[in-house]
Amino acid sequence: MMKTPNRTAATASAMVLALGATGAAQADVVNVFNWSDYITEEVLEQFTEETGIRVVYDVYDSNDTLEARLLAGATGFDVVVPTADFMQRQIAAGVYQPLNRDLLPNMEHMDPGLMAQAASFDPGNEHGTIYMWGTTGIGYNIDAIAERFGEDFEVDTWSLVFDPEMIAQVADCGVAFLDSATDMLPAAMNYLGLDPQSTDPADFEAAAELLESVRPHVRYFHNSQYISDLANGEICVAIGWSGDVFQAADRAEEADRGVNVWYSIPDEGAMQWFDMMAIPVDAPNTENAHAFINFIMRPDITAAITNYVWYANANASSWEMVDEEILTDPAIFPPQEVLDNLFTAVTYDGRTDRLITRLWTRVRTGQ
Ligand code: N2P
Repeated sequence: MMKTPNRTAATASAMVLALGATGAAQADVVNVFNWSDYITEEVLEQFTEETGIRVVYDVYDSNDTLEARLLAGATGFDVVVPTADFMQRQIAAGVYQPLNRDLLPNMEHMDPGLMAQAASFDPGNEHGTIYMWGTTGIGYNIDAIAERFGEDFEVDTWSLVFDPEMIAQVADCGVAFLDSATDMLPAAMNYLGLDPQSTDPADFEAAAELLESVRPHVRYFHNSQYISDLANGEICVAIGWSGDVFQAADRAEEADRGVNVWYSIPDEGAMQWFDMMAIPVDAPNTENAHAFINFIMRPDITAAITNYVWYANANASSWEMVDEEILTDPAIFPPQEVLDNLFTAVTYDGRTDRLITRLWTRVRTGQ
């Protein structure tokens, strides 16, 4: 699985330095705020070559960060990439403008089934189109797991991270959890046999208690650090996002130092999420925003991104250009029986959001 070298060139600072200062309202600029480790720089360069529009690109690694910026207003961003459940309540808060479909002819390439799933958060897909989608599962160091549980052990259960006795056996080689209440609490509820879409405070409390019971074995909570740590053997288990774990596997293979990483969607099921491209209502360059989104939806461009970041996309016309090994990997483009086992997020109202924020602080800090 050798991919393009020099992945680190795609980090925020490198791109911002290369591409200029943020927030400019000029005819030849588009200001993009996206997740870290989520694009190949070549795509941005190609966009500029073809359109003359310079890309000012900055990154975040949590929906909470993006949301805080959006709700504060006047972000200067033209394109942002919220996860669909967050986008739903941001739409309600008036943060986004409707997309102008006349400027998005490449919308025709999007898979109707996946777009319909996204439409449950944004009726008619009025404000967003799917950038990439994925799952929240378990990344692991193949050899460290085999050493501790035997060669035949399969990482197919959340027990590895949610059963105190099992996680205790990998604590020495390093376990990382996402610092994301909206990923972690539903995962814990699902493991407990509760409805992962529940908003019942008692269910959140049960999930928090489960997470607290394993927290002593967790080295850190973070949304992006685990990629390099899995890749260089600093940690051996991470609850993480599909493509990010595969990028870790890819980097590990490139480094060729005997670290082998893989990703599992456990049998109990996992969250399937959709990251959406959307345009803030006060975007300084609305036309360029549409040009950028339309460019990303070009099948060859979407395929190039998936081939680099190992996330599934919703662009049906791109799939014939996606590397065979990615397209046929059941943990990236899952077959129907795995899809049937996935659940989606629900959009939390303000009250639920405050509750989970409080519980999450308790889980992370122990108070
Ligand atoms: C990209 C992570 C995006 C997944 N590195 C979470 N929506």
